[in-house]
Amino acid sequence: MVPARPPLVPDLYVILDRAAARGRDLGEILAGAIAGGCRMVQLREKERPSGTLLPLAERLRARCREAGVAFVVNDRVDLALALDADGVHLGQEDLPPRLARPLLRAGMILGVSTHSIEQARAAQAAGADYVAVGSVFPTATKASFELVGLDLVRQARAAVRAPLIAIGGITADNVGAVIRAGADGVAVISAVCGAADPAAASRRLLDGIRAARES
Ligand code: TZP
Ligand code: MG
Repeated sequence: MVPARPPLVPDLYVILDRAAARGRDLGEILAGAIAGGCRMVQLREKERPSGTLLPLAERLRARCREAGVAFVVNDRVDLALALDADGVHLGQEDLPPRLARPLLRAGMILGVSTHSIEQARAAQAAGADYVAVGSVFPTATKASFELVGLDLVRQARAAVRAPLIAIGGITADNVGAVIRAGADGVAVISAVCGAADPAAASRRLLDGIRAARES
């Protein structure tokens, strides 16, 4: 039996990534993810400067607010603040959490990507609201991914109290194993942004997560 997850963490965290959407509007993907039951999304844009990204980001932010879905911005603390986002997600090469936290509004979610047990511990110590670990499986989405396997999910579960989000190569077929390894939730890009039917893809992932919790 998998223990109950902490309340902050969503089962399914969909990362909206224009490159993975292959020309489809991210608003369409977001609508599908929400229809499929997703309660937290992240805007991940590695190419466009903030000013160019703003119209899309504002539209996605507004849609999330209407739907009561948490909206998190990847990499950019300034944009997260300007959009009144619910949180920001930072990687190992971004602003360190100890410097980002004082800039955030009270109650904003601070998530941190980690690729080792030391990084996961450090993220928790720096006050991360959730710790992301990955890449759990090989992924075509991030060229420079570090493969950490389910082993790091298990080790991080034992070492870290903060909610644990697994990321990297997660699909409806392997999500059960990820939850059984101790993840509180999963973050996906291609499994939803690259799916023909993002709503159905989100539902399948959520079904897999719930089935694993009940097993
Ligand atoms: N960080 C570690 S793996 C990864 C990120 C952003 C990519 C995840 O994308 P996908 O398509 O869900 O494998
Ligand atoms: Mg980053």
